[in-house]
Amino acid sequence: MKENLRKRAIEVLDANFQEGGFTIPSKGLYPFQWKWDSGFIAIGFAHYDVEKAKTEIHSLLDAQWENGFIPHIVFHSDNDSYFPGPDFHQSERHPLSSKKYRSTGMTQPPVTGFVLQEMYRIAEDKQDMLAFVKDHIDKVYANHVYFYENRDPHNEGLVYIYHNWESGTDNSPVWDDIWSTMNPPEYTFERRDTTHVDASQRPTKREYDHYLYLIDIAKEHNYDDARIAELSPFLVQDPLFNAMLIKSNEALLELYKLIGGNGDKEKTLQQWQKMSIRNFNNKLFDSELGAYVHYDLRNGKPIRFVSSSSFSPLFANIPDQERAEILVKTMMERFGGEGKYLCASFDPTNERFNPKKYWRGPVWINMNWVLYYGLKNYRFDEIAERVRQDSIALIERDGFFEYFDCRKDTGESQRTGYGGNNFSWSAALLLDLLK
Ligand code: 9WN
Repeated sequence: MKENLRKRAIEVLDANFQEGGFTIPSKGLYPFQWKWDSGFIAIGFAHYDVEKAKTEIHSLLDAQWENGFIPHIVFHSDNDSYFPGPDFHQSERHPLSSKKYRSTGMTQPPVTGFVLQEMYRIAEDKQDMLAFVKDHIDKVYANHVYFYENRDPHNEGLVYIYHNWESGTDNSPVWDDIWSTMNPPEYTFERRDTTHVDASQRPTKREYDHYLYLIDIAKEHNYDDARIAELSPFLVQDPLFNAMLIKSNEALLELYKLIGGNGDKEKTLQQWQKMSIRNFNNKLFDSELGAYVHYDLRNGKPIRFVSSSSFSPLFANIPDQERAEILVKTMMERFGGEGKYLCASFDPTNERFNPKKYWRGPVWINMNWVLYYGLKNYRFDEIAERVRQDSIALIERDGFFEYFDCRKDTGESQRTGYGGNNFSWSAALLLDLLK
């Protein structure tokens, strides 16, 4: 059984690997290279094809801008099956953008640091992988410098995102109240996602108007970070995004120690960690909800909802043990009922929960992977094991989908794996969870 799943996962990944040396998340729906997908995919490759893992990360970092920024999509090819493509994003307006690749002018969660460490952990030939890490780590470090220098206007060690696509959790109900502060124009455009996936599983047309409008504002200011920080109606400190940054800081620190001779960078990383972890705990923990929440930096208030992002700080060793216990209690009470697979992407007890719609409720394998290792960090071994088993069970039930209905008894006659099929990170991270 396990062997068969493993074999199928490898088939999915290999079929999505492209000649240009990168892997698409899902055929048709997502025809380019995405930043955080790329990291999770490299972890999967590291289990059976180390060269592909290295190629994946190398090609992502090859698209880095001169200011250290790494874009959320690298448009390696011309392909009009995705909207919005490079002609809409026009990231070349930024003077320091890549001259080699077209890309978006927004980013995604900074996973690449801890991905390098995972690749090192998994690799059998440690020396060979350490040589690869040595050749690429400074680019990842430069990406973190970019974040601390350009995305942290109050020097809190907490970086902002200016677009919901930067969070990776695109249409989370967490953003709904921000959308209600905006009134974007009605755009005329041809959606491509809904030609690949049932529209009921994707964001609405009106939500897309908001997404496009935020890009237009950034474009109008040539993607200048300071102008965006001043003007974007969407400016959020996201616990998932910041937890990924903190986890990657920790990974870079440990890798630099292994490499040796990088005392200055180690010192800076330690300073960032101290400030980021302190302010993360002070600012983003909601003791009434018993969970970390997002903070709306534009409107100066916390966004008080529990989502799977609320638990991601476990992965980055952010809470102390006592707080970790509170978090896990919240997770089990709200998300962990008997009839449910862990872990829904949004609070199943909230009226905004929707078990079929993208980031408004379904289970995502990348989040489960983050939670599995987070729970292990604090010795919640039984619950971690449940997250691992649930991830495997969902893929066995539905296939290698993009997201999954968390209900064990859905009452549906149709399949309950949703979004793109043969989805790369579901396959990649399953390979890691299976071993
Ligand atoms: C926009 C590629 C990406 C993931 C995101 C997921 C989805 C894109 C879209 O697909 O977002 O970036 O067009 O819906 O939400 O997390 O990286 O798999």
